Amino acid sequence: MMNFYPQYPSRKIQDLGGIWDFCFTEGAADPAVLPEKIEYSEKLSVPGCFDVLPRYAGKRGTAYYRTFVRTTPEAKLLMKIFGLGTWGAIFWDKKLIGIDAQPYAPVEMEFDAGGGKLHELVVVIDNRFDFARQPLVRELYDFYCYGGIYRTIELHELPENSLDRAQVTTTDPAAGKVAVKLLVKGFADGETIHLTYHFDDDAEQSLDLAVSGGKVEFDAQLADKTIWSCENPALHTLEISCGGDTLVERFGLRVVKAEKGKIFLNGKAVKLFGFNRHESHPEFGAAQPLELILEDLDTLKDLGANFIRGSHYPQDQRFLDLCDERGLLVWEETIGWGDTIKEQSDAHFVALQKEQQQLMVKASFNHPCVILWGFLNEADSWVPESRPLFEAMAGFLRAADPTRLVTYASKGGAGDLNYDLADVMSMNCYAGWYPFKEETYRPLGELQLLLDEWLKFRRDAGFLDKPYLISENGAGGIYGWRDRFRGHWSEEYQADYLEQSCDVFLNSDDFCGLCIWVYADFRSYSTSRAVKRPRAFNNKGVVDEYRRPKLAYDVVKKAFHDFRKK
Ligand code: ADA
Repeated sequence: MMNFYPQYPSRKIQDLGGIWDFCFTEGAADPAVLPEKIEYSEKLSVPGCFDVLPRYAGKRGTAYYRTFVRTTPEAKLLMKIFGLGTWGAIFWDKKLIGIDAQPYAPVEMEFDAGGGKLHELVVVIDNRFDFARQPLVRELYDFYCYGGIYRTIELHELPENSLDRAQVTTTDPAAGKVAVKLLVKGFADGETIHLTYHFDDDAEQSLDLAVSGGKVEFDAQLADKTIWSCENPALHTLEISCGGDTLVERFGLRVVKAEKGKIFLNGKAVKLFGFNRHESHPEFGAAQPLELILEDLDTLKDLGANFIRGSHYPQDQRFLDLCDERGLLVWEETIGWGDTIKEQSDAHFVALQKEQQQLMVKASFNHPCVILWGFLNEADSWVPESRPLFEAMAGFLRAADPTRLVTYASKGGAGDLNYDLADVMSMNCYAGWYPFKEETYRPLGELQLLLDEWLKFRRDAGFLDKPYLISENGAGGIYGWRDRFRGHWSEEYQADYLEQSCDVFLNSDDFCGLCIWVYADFRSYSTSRAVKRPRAFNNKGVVDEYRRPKLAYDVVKKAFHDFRKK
């Protein structure tokens, strides 16, 4: 199950994770029809990525995953695919029921079970780079785009009328007041529905409300007004029942604001001590076992982090649930990596980006840990042609969820043209690693030079009120490579670099935080770009891909803990 609490306690739900039949073929799949004959000669785990296995390492083509499912005959079904990659077609009893072109994002499909009790489910995965079919991933992305079913698949039998999700917004935390937007399915517009609800162990209330545009809205108040904070991550539940369906949502009472150059959580300025994190592991690819998520979060807490940027795609809901429980703040974003104006003006790319935002917001709305919504990591934002997409994406997020802050990680520096659209100005900074001034011999002191330039820009452009976050900063260090010269790629250079970064960014009131690139090493390019990525890995982790700490670990840990005590 994807949630740590029963979200639909009255429904018949099957978690389809397990051992499935498997077949891999080179080439592309027909998106509309299954081949007549598929040789399922293997069994593979779902969730799982086939291209981490030695026999399929690095292969790109079409994979067929098959399982058999029992349902009530003629049941109305809802399939929740919590994340796959990089493109999928889903067949139920050989009939196409949907295409999932949303890597990492939770996608839902509704269909009828049809007659009989036993059904064949085939998930076709295409992990080729094919811009026409899947423009959301490209070969030059600096993270390996794995093929597989990354997260589990749930199958729900739906009642005639059902409760989809309820979005809970804190309106007055001190009074425990919230606004609830309940999304419903199967009810006619204008129809009055009778529902009962209660928070936590509070007494049940009932309401009669008219459905409008697939939803009903109401204001409510909790008896227990404990607010959610990093120090005390108190969570509440809302249970709603209507007709034959019950929905449970977990949420926190908290308010996030950006003012006078700072981020405020419940009225208190908060400085972000953060790490970027990829969902990646050499043995599991993008399909993370729960143990790994847990271990990573414990390690991040040990490092003194209070903030994680989920780079560069919508996050696993189990990860967000755990961040809710541990009081860790999160930046969640839609997929992207250095997308140029060519991609930004492609209609298919744009449509999928917009759809992914909707899926992300719908799935993650109630996580108190998520304080920032992001999009289009390092897309060309320094050319005027980038404006329409940046405007549309920031505009959507602000309208869909005015309770969080909107941002994007820019590599445009002082040349970025879209910062006015963001609540938080986020810059990726690699001075002292990638040469900033070619003629200097990679001095660690480069950092300050660049920042002086950026801070001047921020003042001159009139952005002093926007919180200023360093969304990425880091240096490569290869695990075990020790060097008394403290040269590039040594653990020593990385440790020196991050010590200086912490000093510069955390000591200054100009920045609302530092988000180090990156928590753990991860597999990267499979093209000639890998000459900048020894081992074809991004080696900027403070732990390696197996989570073994490098020298930088203790340096950052000390800096984060010391600064947090101040
Ligand atoms: C960029 C990018 C990251 C990573 C990083 C690096 O800032 O956003 O995904 O590629 O550079 O390691 O160079």
